[in-house]
Amino acid sequence: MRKRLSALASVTALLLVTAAPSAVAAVPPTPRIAGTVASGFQSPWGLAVLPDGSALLSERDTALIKHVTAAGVVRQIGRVPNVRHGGEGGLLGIAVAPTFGTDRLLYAYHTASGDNRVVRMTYDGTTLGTPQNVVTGIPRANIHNGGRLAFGPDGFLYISTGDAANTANSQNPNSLGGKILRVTPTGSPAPGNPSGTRVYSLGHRNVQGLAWDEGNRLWASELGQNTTDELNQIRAGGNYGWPTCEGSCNDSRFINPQATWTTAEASPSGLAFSRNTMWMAALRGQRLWAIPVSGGVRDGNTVASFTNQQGRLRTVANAADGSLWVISETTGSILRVVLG
Ligand SMILES: [Ca+2]
Repeated sequence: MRKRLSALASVTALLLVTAAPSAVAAVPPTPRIAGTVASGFQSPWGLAVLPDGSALLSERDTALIKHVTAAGVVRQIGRVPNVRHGGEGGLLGIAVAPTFGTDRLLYAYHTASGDNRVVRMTYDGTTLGTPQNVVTGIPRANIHNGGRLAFGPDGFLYISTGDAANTANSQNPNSLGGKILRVTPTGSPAPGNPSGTRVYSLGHRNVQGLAWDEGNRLWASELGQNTTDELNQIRAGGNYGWPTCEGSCNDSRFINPQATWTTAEASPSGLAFSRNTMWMAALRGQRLWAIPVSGGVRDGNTVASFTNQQGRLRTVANAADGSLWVISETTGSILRVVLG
């Protein structure tokens, strides 16, 4: 017994020595694909989990919204009117109001004929109501339309936009392009926004992922141009550098990303937080990135999973049972991913 304890102590000592340089850094849990929730979707983009554990999914090119149960039963509930699909535009992100239990409101971001806009409509459990405008006038183009919607822990709606192929939008405080916006449920500037407008942060190229960490801090994934994709921790009024800066740079006006990748490794879209880790869906990179975070900063190395196995990954959402639902755009599927 003493000998075994002694041997154990030696092994422990060895582990401590070899692990010392990274001993403070977290290692993310290992994700595993436990099955396919549902498939047959065309250009799936947004995913919003309902209070009962089922979800709504938006299809970019068809403008359809579909209801998906945890058991995988899919039902079409309606088509959002006035959507103009083209290139990266169409019906993009969706979000369920935190007050859904009483008001039944569903929010959607879509490309229209002259702009990108956020609308809201009721979902009574069967069909969609008539949309009402929440925010209009977000610049649109064939590319860089942003499009993610998420309600924050503060109850306000966060909207990620793109520069709409006009890089000047990102630093222009009067443009809604190249920004993260923060608004009330009816679309007014949220009280306390840094400039009293809808703008919460600026200097973005094309943000398609939003998630909050354990301390209710906002993080966002952003598509780079030719070289560098970014994961940023977002502060109110922060300037994230585009178009002067792609990735990290030495300029005190700008906030540097917490993690970067080549555009071939990532080209990120959706983002979700679980188990002290940001989970980021990669389109061109065709993988799920795990980024350990703690106290508002990255806390360890990023880890890739499922590389080139499931096609382009568009979206990640926290399912009701603690798993992640991950959308593969290529296979038109929702994968159920459990964390080891
Ligand atoms: Ca940046």
